[in-house]
Amino acid sequence: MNDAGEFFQDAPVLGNQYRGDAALQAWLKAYLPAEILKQITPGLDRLGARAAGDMLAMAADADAHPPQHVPYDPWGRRIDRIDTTWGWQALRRVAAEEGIVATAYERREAAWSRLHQFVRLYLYHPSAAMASCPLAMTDGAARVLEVFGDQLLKQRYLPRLLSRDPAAFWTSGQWMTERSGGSDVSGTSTTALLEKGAFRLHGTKWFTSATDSQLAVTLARDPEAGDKLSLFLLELRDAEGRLNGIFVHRLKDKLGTRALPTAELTLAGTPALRIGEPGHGVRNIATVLNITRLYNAVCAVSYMRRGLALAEDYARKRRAFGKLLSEHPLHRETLAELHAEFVGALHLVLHLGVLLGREETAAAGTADRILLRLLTPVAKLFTGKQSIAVVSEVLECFGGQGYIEDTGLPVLLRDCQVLSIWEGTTNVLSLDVLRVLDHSQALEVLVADVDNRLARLQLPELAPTRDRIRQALQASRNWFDATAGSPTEREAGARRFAFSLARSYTAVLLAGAVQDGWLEGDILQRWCRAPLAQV
Ligand code: MFK
Repeated sequence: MNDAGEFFQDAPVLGNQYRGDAALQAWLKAYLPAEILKQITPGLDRLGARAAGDMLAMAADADAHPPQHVPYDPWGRRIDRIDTTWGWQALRRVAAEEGIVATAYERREAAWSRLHQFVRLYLYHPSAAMASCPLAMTDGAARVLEVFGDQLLKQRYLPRLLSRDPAAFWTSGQWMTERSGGSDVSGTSTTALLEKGAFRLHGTKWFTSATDSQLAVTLARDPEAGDKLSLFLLELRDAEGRLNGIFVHRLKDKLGTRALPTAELTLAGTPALRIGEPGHGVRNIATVLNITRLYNAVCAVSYMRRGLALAEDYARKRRAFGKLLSEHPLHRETLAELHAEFVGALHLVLHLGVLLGREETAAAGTADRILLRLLTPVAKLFTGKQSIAVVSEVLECFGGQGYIEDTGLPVLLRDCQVLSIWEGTTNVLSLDVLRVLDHSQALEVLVADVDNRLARLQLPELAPTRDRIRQALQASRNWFDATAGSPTEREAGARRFAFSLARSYTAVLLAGAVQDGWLEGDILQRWCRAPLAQV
């Protein structure tokens, strides 16, 4: 109430996003070696404070002032400048200072470094107006250089991509999509021509996210590989800051991710360096995709957490029908359902952080590597859809205010809507799951892993859940075997199959935490209310 007795609602307020996250802290305490947790906690605490502090103004500025394309200078010269505002640039500086990419490659925590990096990204992303998109591609480019790059490429570019100094830090784009397709890149028409022993690229790219980056990885037809696709790295600008034979046509007018400069552009003789084996461009760029897909999953979970942090705070201060929202059984129930979805997704992506960390430090066994390959598309497609549903429901928790732009709530929904589209749509990723199973023993490895985890569930109250998970996995396996002779039926069911794997595998992760006494059984019960097998 103000002095005149009029009512004004208090806005939801965010606290330190690390300290307030009991689900994250419980997971880290359960799995991380105590010494490592002790080491990294002050940094997480600081980032948790920034995510609820200085970063919020940066994100609000970046979102309110989308990038502008300036095609010509006042005298008519073509310049194709992309102007971004203070907030966007500040978020990039924070990313360097906080090592949002570097943490994974410095490997201070050995095999746990990637997990540590996932947690930092999770804290950073929902306060970063999609500045994590260029970071995802930067990380993917760093990984592809680490795996396939020669010494020259590594020495020249890795220190830039992994720098913690904002002045030295470079980001990279990943330009796959042409007008002919973003899912099916076989129609790529960009060509690499050899001129005086060096490659120059010619062609038009239809979606180039983060066009303010310094580098990009892209596909082009390679004359040294019978015009098959190879992977190339290019610098966007020369030493004077002029674009290297690149013409920007326009910036995209998008539903969300408005702070992110996404352009249509033409490469007209842009110098480029080939990465990896000639003619294996798609396979090589898949290394980038696997990283960006995991970023996508981490970001999806972080949106769920952000939405819930706001909705839970609001429920403790908003009154209706004589009591707080948090005292209404149906509202409490709604929040508890959303919370269970979030916790399940959190356990799934952090588990993937562990697997990826092992792979990147040569600590992964064969089963770890196969599981990582299989669960990466599963987690991306599942959490992308989940985040849209959860954030949409979160907006409803605010009534009409959830629909009002300057509350900062609608942007969450607009931005997370992209997570099921870019980096592989739900259907493309469902087919990728089939691709993995067709080319490896991945289903057997998954079943063996789940069986091991089920065998640990000794609490009598977990017996029904154990049986349900076992049955769900068996149903998925039966479906997969039964469709062996019918590619049409298998393809048509691919999405339901992938969802079944996601629900069942996450259920067994949650059940393990209940068995070990650090997760409430209620969360597992709620997770298992949805059908585990959808085939
Ligand atoms: C906040 C979050 C930030 C997120 C970043 C936002 C950036 C935004 C920019 C974009 O959105 S870029 C557009 C995104 N596009 C995609 O994600 C591509 C979607 N399409 C696919 O994923 C297709 O499956 C793919 C192009 C990868 C392959 O299709 P094809 O042409 O049918 O390829 P094929 O013949 O099945 O595979 C070629 C090789 O790659 C094979 O290896 P081999 O040559 O050894 O046989 C495959 O096994 C391998 N491969 C394919 N996908 C792989 C993979 N290997 C490892 N991992 C994968 N995921």
